[in-house]
Amino acid sequence: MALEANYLRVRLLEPGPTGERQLLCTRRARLAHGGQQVMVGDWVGLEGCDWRDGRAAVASLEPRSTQLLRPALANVDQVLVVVALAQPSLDEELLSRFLLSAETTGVEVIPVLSKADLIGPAEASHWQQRLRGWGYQALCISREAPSSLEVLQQRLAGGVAVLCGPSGVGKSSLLNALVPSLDLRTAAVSGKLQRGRHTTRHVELHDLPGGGLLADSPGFNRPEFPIDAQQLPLLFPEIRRQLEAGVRCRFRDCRHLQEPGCSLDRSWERYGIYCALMEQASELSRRGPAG
Ligand SMILES: Nc1nc2c(ncn2[C@@H]2O[C@H](COP(=O)(O)OP(=O)(O)OP(=O)(O)O)[C@@H](O)[C@H]2O)c(=O)[nH]1
Ligand SMILES: [Mg+2]
Ligand SMILES: [Zn+2]
Repeated sequence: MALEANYLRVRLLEPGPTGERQLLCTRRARLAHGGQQVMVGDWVGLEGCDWRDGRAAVASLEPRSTQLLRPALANVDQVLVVVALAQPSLDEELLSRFLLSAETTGVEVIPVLSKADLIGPAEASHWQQRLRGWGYQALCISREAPSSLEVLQQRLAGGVAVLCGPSGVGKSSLLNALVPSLDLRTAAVSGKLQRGRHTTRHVELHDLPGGGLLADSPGFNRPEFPIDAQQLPLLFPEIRRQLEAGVRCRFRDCRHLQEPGCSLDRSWERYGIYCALMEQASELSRRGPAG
């Protein structure tokens, strides 16, 4: 659930004999010797449980289904990409970069458009419509409208999810609204640049009342992702959808730019963004890894 200085806070699969749900654990030395680092989200085996003091030791580590590095989290099922509809205003290129970066994890990506109370409903549904064209079922939420959080709760029930997105878009506020007992620090968006203040600093999984676990993460303002020509097409739902529907190009390593025999439909909004990134990727691979 959380890493705290020298301790790991571990949630139990089943409550202990006196109803404990969590134990404060140290790491067994042989874990460290095996070069294994425990991450938040890991399934671990415990030994030496001291139920009276609520202590135990982590003795083993299960293999991970996924591993995110920023934030460092294991076994995530869903990545929520949170961007504000206003304050700071929605920048489509930044949103696209966050989505592409989230897609590199290989898990379900859900765009969440926050602060819907600051704009009109027509503008909010315009963005939802637009994102549908990108291949996403985006959710519009607002702290002021609790019903907007219910749909999100339902989509998170049962899994492990993480909030990502720029600073100041309301990630911590969202988690506070979902988990009333929490009181995470939030901060007003500052000054002319409309940047957040990077209020959130550590990673922790929180239990959601409707089921599921959700982690906050510190916002950052320019997500990086490896631009690899092989992987890039698969980061676009617009392309994935076509390949899954059986569209095949003449060349198996088709970059879907100007190749003869490319069968891809190019009439989608982000095709220009795709081409620019693919040109960059091709340029990088021509220059080789040494740059
Ligand atoms: N109007 C409005 N403001 C909101 C909403 N949610 C959050 N805010 C405000 O947005 C500001 C930033 O919120 P945070 O929750 O700290 O943002 P964050 O994404 O966690 O920021 P970092 O931790 O820096 O990444 C705060 O002033 C919040 O009060 C909302 O639904 N509507
Ligand atoms: Mg925060
Ligand atoms: Zn093609």
